Amino acid sequence: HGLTTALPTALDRGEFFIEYQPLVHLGDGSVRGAEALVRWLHPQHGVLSPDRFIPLAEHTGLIVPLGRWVLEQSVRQAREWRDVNGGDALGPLRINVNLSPCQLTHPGLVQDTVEILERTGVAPDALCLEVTESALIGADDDLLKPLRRLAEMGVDIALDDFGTGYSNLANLRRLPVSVLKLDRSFTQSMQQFPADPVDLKIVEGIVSLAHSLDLAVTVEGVETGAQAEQLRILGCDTAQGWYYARPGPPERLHELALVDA
Ligand code: G
Ligand code: G
Ligand code: MN
Ligand code: NA
Repeated sequence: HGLTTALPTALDRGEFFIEYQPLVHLGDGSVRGAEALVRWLHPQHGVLSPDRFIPLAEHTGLIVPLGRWVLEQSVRQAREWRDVNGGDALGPLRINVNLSPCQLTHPGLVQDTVEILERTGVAPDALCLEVTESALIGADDDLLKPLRRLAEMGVDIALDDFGTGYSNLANLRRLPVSVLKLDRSFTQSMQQFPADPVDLKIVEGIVSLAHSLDLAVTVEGVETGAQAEQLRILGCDTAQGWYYARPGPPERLHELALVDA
């Protein structure tokens, strides 16, 4: 349909833009960074969410140049936040960028990432690449090699939507990940206070396993203060969700981070 024909040239026409959603430290409520979320401002259909076009971009191969563009823009943005904030006065704001499975198998990933970090002067440890759990299920060593290289450089790798796939928990040891992003469905089950005792046990178990493997836990989809409090008590490290802020323009993150400093 119409999106399929318009997509290949949308990048050249400058129709993509990025919104940023803050990542908040559950212990003290400070803004620690943001996740970059791409949108397409389509001339006829208006703003389209990634669910509408990422699968198409993956199918057509556009995801490689689009993903590289998102990475470069986001890392530049992280650099700008740092400069506006007067160096690291507020602590460096970290940037999370989603990688699609096609980008993992693309041979340019490591070099593109290194070049972008060098061009922008952003430290590797200010960048976190999010890969879904399902993309790494059954991953062989060839698929993990580029992620391992990036992790050795200091780039954080997060396992996105964790808990929705079938990952064998023992398999975690083999993956070069340093962050688990707990899927929204866990947060949603904490809607009531007190939450379902079985869900509490599951999250408690995941957090304890994660911490014993030296992984940080980020929770997604936090919509209420009660959820945030429950997840903090359970030992989760970082949170993201509408309770703190919806995805928005980059200036907003700067305001949020400053207000809270
Ligand atoms: O906030 P939102 O509705 O925009 O995000 C929907 C989904 O799109 C999320 O699962 C997110 O991981 C994915 N997504 C957002 N931006 C990107 C991107 O730049 N690359 C890839 N591969 N996925 C993205
Ligand atoms: O990469 P990922 O699938 O995790 O992308 C995050 C997705 O979750 C985006 O679509 C984003 O808009 C959405 N999202 C972010 N915060 C919330 C929230 O608090 N509640 C709900 N329902 N969705 C959220
Ligand atoms: Mn994500
Ligand atoms: Na996610």
